[in-house]
Amino acid sequence: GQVFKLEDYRPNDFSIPQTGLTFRLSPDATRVTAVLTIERRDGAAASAPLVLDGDGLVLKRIAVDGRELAPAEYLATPDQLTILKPPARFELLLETEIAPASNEALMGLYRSSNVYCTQCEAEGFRRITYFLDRPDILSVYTVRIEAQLDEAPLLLSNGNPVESGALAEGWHYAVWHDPFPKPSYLFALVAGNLGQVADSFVTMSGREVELGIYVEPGKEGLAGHAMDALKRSMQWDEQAFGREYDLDVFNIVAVSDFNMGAMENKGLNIFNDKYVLADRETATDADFANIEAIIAHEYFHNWTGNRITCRDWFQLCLKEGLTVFRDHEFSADQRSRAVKRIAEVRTLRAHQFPEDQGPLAHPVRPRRYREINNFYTATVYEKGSEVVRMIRTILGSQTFRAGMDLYFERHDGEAATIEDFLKVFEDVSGRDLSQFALWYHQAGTPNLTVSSTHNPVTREFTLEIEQSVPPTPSESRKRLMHIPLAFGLVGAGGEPVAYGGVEGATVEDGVIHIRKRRHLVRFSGVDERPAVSLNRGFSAPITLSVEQKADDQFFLAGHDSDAFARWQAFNTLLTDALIAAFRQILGGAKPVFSARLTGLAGKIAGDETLEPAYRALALALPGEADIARDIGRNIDPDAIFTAREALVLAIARANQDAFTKLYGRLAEDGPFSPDAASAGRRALRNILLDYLSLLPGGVELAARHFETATNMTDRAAALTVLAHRHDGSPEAIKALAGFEARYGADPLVMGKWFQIQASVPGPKTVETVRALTGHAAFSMANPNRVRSLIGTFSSANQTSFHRADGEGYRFFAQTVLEVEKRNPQVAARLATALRSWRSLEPGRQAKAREALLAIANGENLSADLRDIVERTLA
Ligand code: HT7
Ligand code: ZN
Repeated sequence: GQVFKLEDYRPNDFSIPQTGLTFRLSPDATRVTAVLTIERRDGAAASAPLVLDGDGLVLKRIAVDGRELAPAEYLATPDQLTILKPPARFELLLETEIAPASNEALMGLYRSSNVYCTQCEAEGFRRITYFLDRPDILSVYTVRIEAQLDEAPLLLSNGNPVESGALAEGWHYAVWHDPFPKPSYLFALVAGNLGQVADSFVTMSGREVELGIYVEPGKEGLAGHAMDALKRSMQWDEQAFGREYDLDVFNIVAVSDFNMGAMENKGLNIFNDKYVLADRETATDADFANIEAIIAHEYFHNWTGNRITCRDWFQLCLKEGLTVFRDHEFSADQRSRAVKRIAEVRTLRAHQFPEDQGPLAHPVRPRRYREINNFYTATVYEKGSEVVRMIRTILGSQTFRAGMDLYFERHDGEAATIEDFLKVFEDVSGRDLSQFALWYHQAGTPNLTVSSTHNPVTREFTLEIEQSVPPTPSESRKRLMHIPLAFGLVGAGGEPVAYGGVEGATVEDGVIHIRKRRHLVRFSGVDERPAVSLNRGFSAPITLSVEQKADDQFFLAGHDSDAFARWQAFNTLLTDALIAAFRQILGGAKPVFSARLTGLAGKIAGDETLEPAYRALALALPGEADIARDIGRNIDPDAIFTAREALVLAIARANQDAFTKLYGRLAEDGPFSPDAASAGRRALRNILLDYLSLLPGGVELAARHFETATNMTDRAAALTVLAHRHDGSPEAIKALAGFEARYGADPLVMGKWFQIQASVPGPKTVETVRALTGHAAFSMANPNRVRSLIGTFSSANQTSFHRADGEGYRFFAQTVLEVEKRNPQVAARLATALRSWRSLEPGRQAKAREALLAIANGENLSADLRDIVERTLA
């Protein structure tokens, strides 16, 4: 396949200032008429042909300035349209015919439960009409939609409504105009029969905006949380970034077939219904939090993505990393900042670190790609957000905000680059960010090795810090990074230790600026050896190798004033214990855990000065994949599982009484609320249930928890405990059947039922999952169901997916190829589950490689899937 390279970027010879589109909708033969105003750019050669992108198109008509073109004047293939001698300025009319009902790739115009909808990012617009389908072509769109009134009473597109009315023979139409020039990837259309939830928002300058959320008829009652989140997002962007909404209407549509979470089309966001619909009966607290975060994320794109877009797809992180940073900040302000930060870091480590440490590693701003759809990654999104956070750490909040203000002022209406973004911060701060810019350009997770010495005679405390960046594919030699390392010196009573001066590195506001390979950072005037708290707040997305005594780690886990670092200290203790247990198991020994560690778990659980949500996060042991990542090589997932289960049991036994009492005290007493504090109490109670379920009476306790649950969070948590810890017990069988009977008709909730079963540990889950692909509620064509069953199995079931006989991989390869026939994008994403195959022990490694080869040898492999498997195998 073709490789696209950043250095090859050239502006196109033409621009398209105006785009008119008319859709005459029909499931199998939709007529699309495009009327494009096209201008040759100043400086472009007069002989330059116009080459438009297409993807599987059938051209029915073509005219220039009202004159039909003769066949010798153009070349049309399904994937390209060339006009050989275009005038300098002209109107191009194109008619194409497309079949939304048979579009299972869910890119371009397709049907989801009889609703017409579109997905154009990144390159879906070219499946609708021929166009310069690239983000630096900004055009003003006017869209006319025609449909049969009974089939599609609702007709939506971007911008503001202009007119609507009846047509002959039961048809009707609507016209929409979007005054803001936009790239084609932000185009959207929705037509169908949907229920509406209406509200309004008055902006900071007093303009009233009509808000609409559209859902499957009958589900209007499930959109309240999303609407509330939308209004809070609009208000927050005004207050935190001074950004006001700019159209008269803002619409959100929920559809049930969607490749990703949601899409920020101008004025018409389209959502996966999983991220809109919620009530206590059907959604967990995690669902409520996700909905709030994704509604905010898409709304925030209106400024970071839409008003200022990307020059090319290499700049994807310009909108995505920045918008993730903005949604993280929003959630931190709405909920608990410390808890949010810990959850973010867990996600980053679970998804981005393995990406950065494996064959699919790429810089936050990649320099080449074969298939752009495969670059909507944790690196671009999550690490991209961490890079923005580091800019704020280095500049301070006020200067960062001044930089953002300048960014909006300088680049509004433009298609910008990462260089433009960095330049505004250099300009407002007077700092040189050229070394820092490596965070965008260089792949890999930097590591800092840290050791300390204290000299009581000279009263000097020294940190020796050394940086390294491991090699990644096609980048064997790495340059030195600028790493902002937030730190604290902690005295015996938990208080910050004062020091006189510092030498050996720039230290500002509690941050050491690491720029060289090795720093000896000397703090003078330090009487007693302090404990060192490092990477506070996770100031940089790095790994740390710290020579630190267990005493210090225990001390910090109990006393660090930085909530993140305190959580980290306990988590490090748990990880170290789990890795030691893993080694004991491989050596044939029974793992043992210190009473000090299991006792600390009990202490944290019962510490009423800490928020329940924080305590729940602390008690959630590192996952099997986290442990595998930290071990790094020669992974035996069965031994990791055994080690982890042994620690859960040891903590449960050591704290039985305290956990039982606390569990009882946390029982729900008031009316249900999805707010963060109530969710935190449920999280703590549910993790206690997980521990207690391993002790005598545990299965009865879990069954009672399930039976008496008054909300989905508790019900799903109890079902997970029963299915995972008491697999095959009468209680588990009954609960699974009860859940299915109750929610069988609700596809989103059945997704949870699939997920819970797909993650049951142990070899036989391969068979369960295979059987569930035949369940009435499962569909290979629906991305949410595929992700719930196959995605969960392959990414969250270490013992079954990595079954020693390779059966998990074989089933997986077969299924990926089956999904790919309909939806290459979803298949390619699924296939990334094998990206860490080289860290497995040799037997599993060989079997995983066979599965990858089986995928690679699939017939007519799509560009999406080929790109992933070939890079994974390279
Ligand atoms: N910007 C959106 C990305 C997206 C997407 C990309 C490829 C194929 C389908 C897609 N659906 C949504 C989502 C976002 O980051 O906000
Ligand atoms: Zn986004």
